[in-house]
Amino acid sequence: MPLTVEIRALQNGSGSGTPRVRTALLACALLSVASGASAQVGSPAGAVPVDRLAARRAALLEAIGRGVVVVRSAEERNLEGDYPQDSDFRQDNDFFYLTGLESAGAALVLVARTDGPDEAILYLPARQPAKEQWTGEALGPGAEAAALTGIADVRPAERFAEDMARLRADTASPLWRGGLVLGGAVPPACRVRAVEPRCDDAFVGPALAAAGAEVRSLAPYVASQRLVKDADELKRLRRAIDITAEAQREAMRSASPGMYEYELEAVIEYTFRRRGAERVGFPSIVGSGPNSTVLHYDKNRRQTRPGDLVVMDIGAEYGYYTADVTRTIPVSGRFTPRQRAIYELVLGAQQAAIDAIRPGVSVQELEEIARRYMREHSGGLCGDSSCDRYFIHGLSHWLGMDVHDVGAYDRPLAPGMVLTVEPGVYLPGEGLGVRIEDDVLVTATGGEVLSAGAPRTVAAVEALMASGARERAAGAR
Ligand SMILES: [Mn+2]
Repeated sequence: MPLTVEIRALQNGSGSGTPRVRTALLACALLSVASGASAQVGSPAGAVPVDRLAARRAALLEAIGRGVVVVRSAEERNLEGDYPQDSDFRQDNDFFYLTGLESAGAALVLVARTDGPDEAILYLPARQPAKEQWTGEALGPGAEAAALTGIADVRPAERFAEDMARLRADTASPLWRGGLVLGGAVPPACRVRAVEPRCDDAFVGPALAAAGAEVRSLAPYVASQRLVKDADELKRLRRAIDITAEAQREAMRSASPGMYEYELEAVIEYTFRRRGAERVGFPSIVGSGPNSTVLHYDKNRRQTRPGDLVVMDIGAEYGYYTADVTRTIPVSGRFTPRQRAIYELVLGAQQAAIDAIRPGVSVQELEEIARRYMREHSGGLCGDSSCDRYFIHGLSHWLGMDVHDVGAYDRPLAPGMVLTVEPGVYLPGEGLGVRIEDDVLVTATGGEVLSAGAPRTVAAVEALMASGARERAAGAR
């Protein structure tokens, strides 16, 4: 899915802090994880390893230096009101990144000190047996939560306000001088210090009331960390991308003229779900003919016609990480000479950018490489001007828990970063749009295309579509 805004520096993720060893938190990592823990049973991705969670929290405290961090979980939605057709609870990404938990009504508190051990406290709502008979087992404060998170100190949510008041009284000057760092699913009315009187959130309200000092946003600190993926994140992301590549192959094998866009969407999302993806990372874009030129088209209502191109920009979400892979196919099974020429141009531009990926290169440089390729190879394909003029969105964005993942765009590439490479050319006058998008992991020496399982060359796409057509003719599909 393309970003429609120009890439620019969105955050400054720098934090000042004296390097210290975060022994207190790392020690918690030695706790064993309970098997079959109730809170994580529903996730095919399994629990985030405790040593990862502890390392993320330690790195965050290191960057913060001194202060009190409060990270708010997401809340359940109001089924009848807010989202009438969506009963899903989805955890806040930063809260999940630091705790691995899918609990609502929770908060994580981290205390960063320069003059003593750091602290981590997890607040969870007390269990309610009567409610659990309707909605299933919940994770309450106790040993299981401690084992899952590596946070030994787990307390009932009801104690939070009292603890905040005591924290202020105990450590008034030195601790709060580092400020309150607020993050996670903070209600809009609680985001600014000035509107504190209207903030009645059970966690954010008491934290704001207790903090006498500066309030900072946690977002840039965690964004800077999330930009470089650790081993568990890459495992989840690879799986999300594998599932999405399989969905692209299934769609290619199923496509034929006369199908509705939503039928292809159904093939795609069926594949996601049966492979354990819990939801789409973003609404599936299946745009045929004229809709292939609309960047974020997701109505998927049109009936395809012979000769149409179909842009399929899709991403499964697996274990809180989302893929983002686009393929453009000729619904009749063969590209016309004109479609093929535009397709080859976009593919060449994409490959030129992928070939340039290595540590130290910037996203802006990659975009310039792709655009230069288009300018040098457009010939007369787009009339008097270069086809680069019809490449109307950015080349790349970060990929991770969010499809347009967090992180500043002025950071040069480094190993462990994952980005999309997605040039496109859109000619609305002809109803002809082509976008090709892959997900690339930056390695020590270059880039690894994680989405290579989805056919990308003209020959590979046409061959797979032909095999699907043969299977249909034989009654096998
Ligand atoms: Mn994208």
